[in-house]
Amino acid sequence: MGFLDDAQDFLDKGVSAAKGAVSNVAVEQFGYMKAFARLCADGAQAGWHEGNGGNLSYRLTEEEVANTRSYFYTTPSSWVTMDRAFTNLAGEYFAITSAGCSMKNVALDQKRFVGIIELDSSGGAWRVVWGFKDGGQPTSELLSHLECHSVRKRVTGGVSRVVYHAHPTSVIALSKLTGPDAGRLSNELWRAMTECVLFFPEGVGAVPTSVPGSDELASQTTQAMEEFAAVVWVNHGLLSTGAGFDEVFGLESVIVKAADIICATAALVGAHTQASFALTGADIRAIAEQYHLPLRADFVEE
Ligand code: 2HA
Ligand code: ZN
Repeated sequence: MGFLDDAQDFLDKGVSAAKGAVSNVAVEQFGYMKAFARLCADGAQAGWHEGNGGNLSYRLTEEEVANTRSYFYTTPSSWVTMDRAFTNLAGEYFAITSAGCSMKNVALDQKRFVGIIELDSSGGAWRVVWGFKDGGQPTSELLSHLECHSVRKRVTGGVSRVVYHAHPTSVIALSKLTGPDAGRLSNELWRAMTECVLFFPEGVGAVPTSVPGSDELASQTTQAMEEFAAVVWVNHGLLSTGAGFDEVFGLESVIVKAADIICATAALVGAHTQASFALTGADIRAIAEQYHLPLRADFVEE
């Protein structure tokens, strides 16, 4: 290679490195990406993400897609076909954590641990348009995330955009007592502290023990998401959905705190909801009436 070739090569590399540096900074500085990374860090800080546990996805708004588009790869990955089509998500873009990543590391290198995927015009295939550098892939729970996005987008009239999955100890412990019984689980949580019925008058769903990342887990989650914004995976963890990152982290936190209280009360009195001053069915109805909440009345036990 001659001097001029060397110089051109140097220049090309420099220009593309500079472009890369600018685009890295830019996408990571977008509000939705900062909020995404912050939720991952907050969940890790809370102790909900041992090892590579948990994952997060976000459905971008049209405006965010338009603002991010100039940073997309000029050559996206090839399309990956799924065994089902999410027709109401066709053409949508999702930021999503990578398979095997540790949530505590997401904020340190978003272009590696987060990717933006695009769904094709049928909603049946996806490809990577940004991130997942070094060959990363979306989380093993991609199907569950897309199922949740699809259902929650429909039942909330397009408002729901965030799906967050974590492994909080007390919620997993509680699921061992309640099993996949949404009514029993909801009662346990409502009775733990007054905030619960305010945050989730509709209750919390529960899905039986299933293989992580399986189609079975995804399809059972879909059914539960028809009714509930948050769903417990028995012996596994918790999924919360909602419009924004703070709302979803808040919902997750309230459920975890209630489960913590149940565990702490059980340690104190040896019988969690039988504690002398646990909230009663009447207490829960009174809160719902006072705030005109759509309480799932058939779940309330006396
Ligand atoms: O991403 O939490 O459910 C790892 C998991 C699988
Ligand atoms: Zn998990």
